[in-house]
Amino acid sequence: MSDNTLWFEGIRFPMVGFSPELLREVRDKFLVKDEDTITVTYPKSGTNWLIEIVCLILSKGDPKWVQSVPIWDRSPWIETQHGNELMKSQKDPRIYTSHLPLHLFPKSFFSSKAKVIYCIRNPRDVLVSGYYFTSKMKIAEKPETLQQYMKWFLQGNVIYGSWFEHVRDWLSMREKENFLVLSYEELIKDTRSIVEKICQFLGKKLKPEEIDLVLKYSSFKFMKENEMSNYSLLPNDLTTEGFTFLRKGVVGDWKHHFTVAQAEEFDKIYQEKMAGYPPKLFPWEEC
Ligand code: PPS
Repeated sequence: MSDNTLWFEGIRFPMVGFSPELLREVRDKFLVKDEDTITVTYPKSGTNWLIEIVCLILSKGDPKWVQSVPIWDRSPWIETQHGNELMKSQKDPRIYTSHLPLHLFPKSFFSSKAKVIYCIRNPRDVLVSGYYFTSKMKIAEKPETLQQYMKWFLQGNVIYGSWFEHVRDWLSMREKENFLVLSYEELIKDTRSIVEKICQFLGKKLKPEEIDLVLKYSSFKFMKENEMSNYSLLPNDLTTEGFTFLRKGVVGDWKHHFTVAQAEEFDKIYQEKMAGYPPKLFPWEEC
């Protein structure tokens, strides 16, 4: 992988929209407040779906907000230059997003009561989603093949670093009461129950018909048609022909992409890296 990405503390970041100074400032100086709600994920794990759900919960299912403000402005990514700038004018109670690994996350979070929703996804599907995303975006080195991207992924040589370390480190927070762990797989299987769980976590009481609206407007179909959420507003110089952010939105797409040998290679590393982790934490291990 040639070095057209930014390195910070052993982690790769895109060159565009990030800087070492900002990453350092976010970790050391960003002030997390007790009333904040933060969506945290490893990339391609369902971040934007979750943001859409949180926004719609806050508006009790009214789609005006999600249909008039780009998703990256509604819940800014604090580690990006654009998102960090926006945070300066965010009113309380704030919502924001991050893909940062635990050790680069704002230190002030660890003594706050801010609520974090952490969403995990089968890393095989994360890999496939990341492969298509990286192939069509001009923000990082393009993989020539899935095999090449798999190699980078398993080495943690992709943007935001190793999936294994991200998930292991963040899941160490799972017993804290201001920390909710969700999975993409559970969201797909029973979206309503998970939306209700998020409402409870955020202390929001919605009527059943309001939940219906949250489900309707955060569905794959509606998000794909909503230009505020489907990334069609991204500047052309960041994407290439055929870029689609809401690509498939399913569980298990990796089965259509991995060869038997690739699946075995992936499993071997997965078992080594996740040794000692209870399988019940990971819904994809039941499939
Ligand atoms: S990013 O770029 O890291 O912020 O991407 P992220 O939002 O985490 O993940 C993108 C994948 O999530 C899928 N997605 C959805 N699936 C189901 N329902 C809804 N509403 C939805 N919204 C986004 C999106 O299609 C990407 O997955 P793939 O497998 O590539 O389709």
